[in-house]
Amino acid sequence: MRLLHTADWHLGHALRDWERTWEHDQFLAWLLDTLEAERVDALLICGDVFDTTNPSAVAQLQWYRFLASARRRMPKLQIIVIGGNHDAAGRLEAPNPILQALAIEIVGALPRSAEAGRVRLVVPLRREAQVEAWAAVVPFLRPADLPPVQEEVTDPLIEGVRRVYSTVLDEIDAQRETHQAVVALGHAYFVGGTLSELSERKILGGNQHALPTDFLRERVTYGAFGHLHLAQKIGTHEHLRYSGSPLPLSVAEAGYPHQVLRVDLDRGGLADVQSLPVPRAVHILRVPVTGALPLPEVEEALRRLDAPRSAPQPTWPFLDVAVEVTRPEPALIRRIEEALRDKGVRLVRVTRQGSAAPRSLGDALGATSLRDLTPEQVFTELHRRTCQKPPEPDLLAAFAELVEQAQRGH
Ligand SMILES: [Mn+2]
Repeated sequence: MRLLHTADWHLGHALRDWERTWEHDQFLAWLLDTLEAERVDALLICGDVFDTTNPSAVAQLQWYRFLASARRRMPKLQIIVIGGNHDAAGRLEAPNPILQALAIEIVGALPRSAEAGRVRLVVPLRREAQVEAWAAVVPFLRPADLPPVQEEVTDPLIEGVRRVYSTVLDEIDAQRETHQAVVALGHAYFVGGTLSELSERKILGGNQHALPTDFLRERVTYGAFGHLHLAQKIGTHEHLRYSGSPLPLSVAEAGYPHQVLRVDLDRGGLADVQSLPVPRAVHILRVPVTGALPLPEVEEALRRLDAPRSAPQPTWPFLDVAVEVTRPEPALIRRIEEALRDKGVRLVRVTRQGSAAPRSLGDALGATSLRDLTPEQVFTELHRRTCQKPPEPDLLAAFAELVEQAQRGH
């Protein structure tokens, strides 16, 4: 049977103030065509459907329109969705009475009762009415959702997550036949190591830890995960994957091939995993292509850009500019905007490099006030300053979780 694994759509996302609805539309149209052309049996959407817990009406319309089109075009396609840390679990699940009638499964958060968990988190996957696999549909787990752990353990939170997966996988083992595969879904930050290795490698203090995979890697045929935005295997495990986000969620991802994963299961085993590149609907331009140039040369390059303003605005490329500064340039942003006056481009970032690079993070990122910056941008810029490179994706993901918890008041 064939699965399509995707995650981290972040519907409603904006790059600086530029909203991305048109790009998401392009992706969703491509995805519908791909699901049909590739004859996919089950679509797995592994969390962060929406960018915020309070998605706009436009983003919600886009989501329901996609689900309805998928159902209309592919009556037999199974659709399974879990909540991510960006999603409001209750909001994602609220339309379930209607969606269940359309055979669409959405699990926003861990169900309150163990019985409900057994029913809702264990889903048979069918091809031509035959059960070929079982899915452990585990959503993003918040510390408050986890079962209490009474015993002395190194880490009660990791132990709680382990128990959730173990209970669901035990339930699957009790029901499945040997030729049926096991697929685990999750929205979490995993490391390749085991718990004992991990206890020395906690990512951050407090309750934010990278999870080990020891409790599921031997038990699943394929692990479909969301949360990290760049597609990757977990450690060296071919069968435990992050699909990554289908759209660039920052200009730093300009050179990265966004993708979804096509997964083939055969007689209870993993036959093939292929990445299907998502066509880039909007280009990200960098001026200059690498490094930085003095302002007059940057202005000249911007004036030479072939980007007609007559094109529809949602198709305008995003622009990332780097200027070499040897003395303070208070009018820098204004001069760049002036050079772009006749251009159909959307300025996202201006970086100043060189001896007179400003001390203020807002200046460095081209923001007019701190309000224009996300905590991730501030963190990334600080990391760049202190370590001379941007943070690794896993560190950034851990930081994003901390921010999310702080915003929720945990
Ligand atoms: Mn995400």
